[in-house]
Amino acid sequence: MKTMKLRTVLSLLLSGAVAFACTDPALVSPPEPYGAIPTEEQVEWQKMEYYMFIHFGPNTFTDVEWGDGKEDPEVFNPTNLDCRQWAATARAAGMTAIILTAKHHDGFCLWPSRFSTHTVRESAWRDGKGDILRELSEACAEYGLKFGVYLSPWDQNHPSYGTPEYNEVFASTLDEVLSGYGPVFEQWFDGANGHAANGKTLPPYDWPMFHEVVYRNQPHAVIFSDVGPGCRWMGNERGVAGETNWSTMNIAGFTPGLGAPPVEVLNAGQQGGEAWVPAETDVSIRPGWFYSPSTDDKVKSTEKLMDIYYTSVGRNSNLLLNVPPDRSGRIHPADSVRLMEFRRAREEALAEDMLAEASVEAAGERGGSRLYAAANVVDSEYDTYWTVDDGAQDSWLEFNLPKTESFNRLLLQEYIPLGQRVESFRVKYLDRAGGDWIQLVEATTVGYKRILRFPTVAAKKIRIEFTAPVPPVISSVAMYHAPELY
Ligand code: FUL
Repeated sequence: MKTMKLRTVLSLLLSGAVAFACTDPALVSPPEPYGAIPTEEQVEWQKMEYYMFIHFGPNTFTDVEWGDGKEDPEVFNPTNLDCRQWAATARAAGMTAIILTAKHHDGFCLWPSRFSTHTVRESAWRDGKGDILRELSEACAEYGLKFGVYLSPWDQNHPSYGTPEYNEVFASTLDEVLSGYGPVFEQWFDGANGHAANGKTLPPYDWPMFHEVVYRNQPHAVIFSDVGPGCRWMGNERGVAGETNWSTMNIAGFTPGLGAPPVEVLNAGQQGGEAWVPAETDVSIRPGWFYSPSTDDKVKSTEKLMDIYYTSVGRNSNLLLNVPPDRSGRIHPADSVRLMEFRRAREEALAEDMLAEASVEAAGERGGSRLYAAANVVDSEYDTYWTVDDGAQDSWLEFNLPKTESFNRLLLQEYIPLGQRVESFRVKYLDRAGGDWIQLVEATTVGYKRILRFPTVAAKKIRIEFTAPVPPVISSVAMYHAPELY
């Protein structure tokens, strides 16, 4: 036996197979992950980038932002509700999902809940026989959109609110929603809590129990709150994520709402934070979250929405854009027209990637392996990336364009399954042969996606230098010439 083995090894060596295997660049191992890393669901979630928020309920008819739970449920009476119109609009807008306020702070349920007497069943709409969760989940499936639900723990209607029993009621309500309407990609927990703000002490919410209900029913759902655990509120409702935006943050000891970390921390995340809790930017297309006829002429402009796009998706955050249906139960033309203009503007701004034809050089390619080649950053595949050896002193990329081009946007992506690694980077360019590198811009984090805006420059060669505590892992770099307006 022993002789046989030796002979086999010898013949393999002679044939060169073993020697080849030792130096095969395909066998160079990837860098170790850095810090907290995303789950598969969080990676998929991040790729969704842009989706619709829908605030709808009695407030739509009473013209307030926060109902008090004492409103007559009869006020809820959309004359021409059509969830397929919402889904068709979201789809045409280039969105990937819809998240609906199934229950806002007034406690009104947009489905006939067994745990409440303040629901569509008690309303005038369709003689109390309607169910908006049913209609919307079906419409999302039909239009290829994911479906998510907002449920406010703060409930101004439920008689048990403020007592220890309420936790059970809320868990049952959650269970009813998450077991009855098909797959839910995101569970949105609002942090607002009016009673506590008025100085009264409330029994604490039982977050571990709520999370257990979510994962039991929807094991792939991403849970949103001020502190995740799936994704986090990024600290304001203006659509402006931090210029520095880490997807990692310390969450132990914090709770959603009053026990949340300071808004500056939510806005920027924390390098080396213990958990992967990427930012989600929620912002409304109108001044309020709910529809009001008084805001028909105050829908955000395309320029403003583009600005928000750059400060959300362009700063390592998903964008959850609220589009509130009107009293007929449809998205108003003022909003849907604007959504289509916004889509066109995005497509125009990021139309032609000038780096697609560039030749790319790098400080090094990990282990000399083609797996980590510099050219991977321009191959339009997210899952291929460029990286360098552990401990490499330099990490830069240089792009040589076929001809001089004018540009004013730069897009970068890190390969987040290995963690968020880049601390800062500098972009330089050469405007003529034999000249010196001119620094164009210096920026901090990248994350899943970073888009930089700067005044138009013309160059044939561009260089990006990265600073990171570990080898940077860069999936994509792209460059565009956007219209001056956006
Ligand atoms: C806040 C709520 O109080 C607002 O009404 C809205 O739902 C917004 C998205 O979250 O906490």
